[in-house]
Amino acid sequence: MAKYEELQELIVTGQKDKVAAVVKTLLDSGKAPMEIINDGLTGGMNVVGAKFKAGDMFIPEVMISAHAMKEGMDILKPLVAGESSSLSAKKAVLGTVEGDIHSIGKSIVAMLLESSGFEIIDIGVDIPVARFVEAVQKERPAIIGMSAMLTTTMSRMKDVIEALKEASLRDNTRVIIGGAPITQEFADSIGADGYAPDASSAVEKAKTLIE
Ligand code: B1M
Repeated sequence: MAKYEELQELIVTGQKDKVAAVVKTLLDSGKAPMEIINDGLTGGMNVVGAKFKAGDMFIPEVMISAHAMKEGMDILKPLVAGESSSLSAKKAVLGTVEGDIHSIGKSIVAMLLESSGFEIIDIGVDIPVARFVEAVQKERPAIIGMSAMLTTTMSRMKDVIEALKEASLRDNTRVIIGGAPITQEFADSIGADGYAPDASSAVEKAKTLIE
């Protein structure tokens, strides 16, 4: 029977073509879609991260793993949408800050927020400060979510918050930030409203902030 370890291995080795079958086997055996995302797909990417850090994997291989993860997410995303809460639809603008092209974590956060009743405007990766501000001006979201995965790009989050203040848009928008180098302490230091270490916590934080 397919196990999470098997799915993790497929992500680590980038065997995109086999991911769908194992995800379906896990679903057929009664596993919850969210558990498959957390323990299988994300678990696999965590191993990829450790190997990348140790120099045991290189960027092209990491990209192949990311594609394998997307293959599984494409199946699971519609299923977690069924777990949506009673939360009324609220708008959130999400993006990865300028200089940073990491998309996977942001996309998972976007997906979980969407499945919890939020309307998501995903403005992508490598987003300059001015484009965050424009998106807030245009969409008037309840929440703006920023992701940063590099220590060299996390300071952009502060720039966005300052630019929102200058444009008189800060008061009506709650700011949530996340990504590998981000901490609660950093969030407090730049005046963000919330920090979340993972996608599930981001949903909880978003719900709390709009209450
Ligand atoms: Co890059 N990368 N990468 N990378 N990469 C890291 C981040 C790194 C930690 C790896 C390492 O050295 N150990 C390191 C950063 C070091 C640092 O700054 N201290 C690094 C580096 C150095 C780089 C390059 C500079 C490498 C190079 O070119 N020499 C380069 C930078 C490119 C750029 O952005 N300008 C680069 C490139 C890449 C790829 C393109 C190859 C690829 C990204 C593919 C893509 O996203 N489409 C990649 C990847 C995949 C990684 C690792 C291996 C995995 C990231 C990931 O997707 N994790 C990563 C190592 C690691 O994190 N262990 C690494 C899985 C994902 C589910 O987790 O993104 O953490 P995560 O998201 C979580 C939480 O953080 C949180 O919830 C998510 C889900 O639970 N979260 C939020 C994220 N955003 C949130 C927002 C929120 C709330 C929660 O509110 C809005």
